[in-house]
Amino acid sequence: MSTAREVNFDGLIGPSHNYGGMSAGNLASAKNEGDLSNPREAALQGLEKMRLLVRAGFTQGILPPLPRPNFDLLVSAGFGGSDAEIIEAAAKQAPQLLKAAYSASSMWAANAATVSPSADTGDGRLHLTATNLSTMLHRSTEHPDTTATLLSIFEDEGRFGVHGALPAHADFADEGAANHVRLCGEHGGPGVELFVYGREAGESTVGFPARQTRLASESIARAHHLAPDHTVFARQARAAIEAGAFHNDVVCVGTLDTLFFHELAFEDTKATLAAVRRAGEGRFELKPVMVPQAEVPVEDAITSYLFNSQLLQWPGEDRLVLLAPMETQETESTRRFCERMVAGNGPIGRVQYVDVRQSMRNGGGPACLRLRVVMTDEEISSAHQGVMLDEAKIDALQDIVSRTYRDRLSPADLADPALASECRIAREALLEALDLSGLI
Ligand code: SUG
Repeated sequence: MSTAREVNFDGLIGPSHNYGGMSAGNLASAKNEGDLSNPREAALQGLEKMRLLVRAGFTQGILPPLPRPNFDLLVSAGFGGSDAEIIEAAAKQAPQLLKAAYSASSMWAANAATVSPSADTGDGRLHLTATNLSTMLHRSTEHPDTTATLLSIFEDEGRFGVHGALPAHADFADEGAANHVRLCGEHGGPGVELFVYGREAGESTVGFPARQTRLASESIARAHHLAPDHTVFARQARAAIEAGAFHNDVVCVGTLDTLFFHELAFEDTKATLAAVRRAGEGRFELKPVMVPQAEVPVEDAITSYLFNSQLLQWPGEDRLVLLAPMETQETESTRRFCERMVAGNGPIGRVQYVDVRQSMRNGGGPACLRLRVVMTDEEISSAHQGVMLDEAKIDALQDIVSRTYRDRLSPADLADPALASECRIAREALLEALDLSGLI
């Protein structure tokens, strides 16, 4: 078994971060629509979370923001002329589209790709499939730039298989790692990949959208050469989606042998756990930690984002650490649950709270902000080093953010053509700092 560790690649929050109210079924996004955002504070909060992990001894990577506004989207909709003319016309005639073109949603890196570490794949390479995010217009345009970013970081084809997004059709709706959990005994050993989908291809559902199909999950498992005996497909509970769990990672997180989830997360909890146990036989003994509805109502789980936490094997600690948003501490039922949980002798021994409020107000907690990539030492050294962080690089990025990002932005400000050049200047400086100028 090779040694490997979990590397978190966080999405760096971009200069156009705003509250567009664009994600039906995401209660925070709907609630905060039109509010003033603070892109500078948002990016600094994200970078401080990364700093915390770097200081603790984790290997931490970063994904740069995508080019915004997305002029390709506006041109596809028939707008033309200079940049300023396009923006002015779109602001008047199609403000919703301008909002979509400006969305900073690539910050939620858990939706950038689905990742299978080399220990699980038939060809011994680490596979990443960019996510089509086809359900929401503002997210459906991320994947060409995301694929380009992934190719720049995971360039070595002998070690990495980067796949473009699945077809952009409702039958292939895919939201990436947010609906995928990898369980194992040790990061470097073979594991079980659990894919969670909300509907079958061709099935129409009423109410909030189910953003992942079983067909999409199965297609990715095939492309990644996963062994069917060690791969599980489970259906997300309709009740969870209706309560606002638009991704499985709003009600479930897992790492190593531990699966931490809400009672209402899966359509059939018993069958899901039995399938994971079967798939993991001889590899690890599953430790399920189920949070009962009677202790934490699913509504509290969603407003507090208890499960949208990073579950980490913290250097020097025996039990896992849950890196949870402050909102989990501020919600009585979840704070109490966490206190009881760490006082017991289960697999999660500590909860640490972080401030990512700017992202949280659009429905993105600590877990949404990172893409987990389990990597061997050789894989880490053959990946692009410019995106691997130390504190000096975090300082440099914070410097750029403080110099180039606005500290207030309302959806109406998107009509200001000056914002487009500010976004370009900021992104170019960030790419340069990450030695990714080829993406300009
Ligand atoms: O896709 N919010 C994102 C939040 C994604 C959270 N990711 C995970 N759970 N992994 C979404 O709904 C809101 C944007 C706006 O309304 O301006 C938004 O896209």
